[in-house]
Amino acid sequence: MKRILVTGACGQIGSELVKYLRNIFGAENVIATDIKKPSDFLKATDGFHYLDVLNMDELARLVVEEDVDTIFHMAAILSAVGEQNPQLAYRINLQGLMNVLEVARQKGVRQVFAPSSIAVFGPDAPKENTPDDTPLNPTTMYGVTKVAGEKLMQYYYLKYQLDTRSLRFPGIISSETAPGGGTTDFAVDLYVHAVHHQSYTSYIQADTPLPFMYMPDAIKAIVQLAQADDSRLSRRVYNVHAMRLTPAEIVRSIQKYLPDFECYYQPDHRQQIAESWPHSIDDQNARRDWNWQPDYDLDAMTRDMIEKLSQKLK
Ligand code: AKB
Repeated sequence: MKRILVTGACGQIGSELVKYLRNIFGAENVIATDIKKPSDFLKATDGFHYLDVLNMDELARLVVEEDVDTIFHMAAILSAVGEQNPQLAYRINLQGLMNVLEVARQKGVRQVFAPSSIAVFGPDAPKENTPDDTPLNPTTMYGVTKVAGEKLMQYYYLKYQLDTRSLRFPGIISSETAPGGGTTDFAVDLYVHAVHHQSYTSYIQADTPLPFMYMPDAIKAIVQLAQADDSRLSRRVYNVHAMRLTPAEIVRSIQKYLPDFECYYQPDHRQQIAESWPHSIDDQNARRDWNWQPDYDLDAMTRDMIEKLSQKLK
């Protein structure tokens, strides 16, 4: 990795990935792109470019002009917004990925990382310890685009030897940039409300289990997989897991530090999406092939989230 381009750099994962990569590879070697207005941090650097991933010519121009050899393609529409506008989710998630892969092939980019999701699994997949290889019958457009995206990445690897790599992420909990339009966003909302001393009404039922991961572990997983020796990889797409959590368990963990925090439950249409997904994921292939292991459990994450969000509030 010498010259890196990140799409979706203003998003929940993209914004933290850019910071992390710039620390390792130097700010001048990490080009951040998005259609959103950049944060003050990104605005203050030269390396931000407005880029719509649906504009293939612009993408190709940037890759050539900046001599890019690695792309982290983070731009995406998440599950809840995807159900409100499935056609938009299809265009951004699939046409966007196709544009990235095709530009990478044409312009000699060496590696493309793009995240997948637990949303590739549908109601017929095993709920506990869902393995990498199992039926993929998602019931959301987001999930459909992620399954097709995984296959597209594998196709480019097999047909054109483009080094494509992907992770099936669970819900990501983070303190820096708010997630946008996902079913698992409630987990971040719980912490934000608690730190503001406000109660929260969860749109997911108290006892619905879902797989989660804390952002530092998510960034670690991306960079670890991207840097893993190709000869050690037995597949292009890996499950990664950290914690199986219900909303009530997160609330109880928050209450250890903020005992006055209260949560009410009023499930909406997102409950059905959550119920179609697994509770926990089997990530033994990632652990074996490139030594994946998360650092954070629920209480360690809660302590760090409350500390970071409290600092921001000050
Ligand atoms: C979502 O809720 O849509 C995402 C995901 C699990 O991929 N956070």
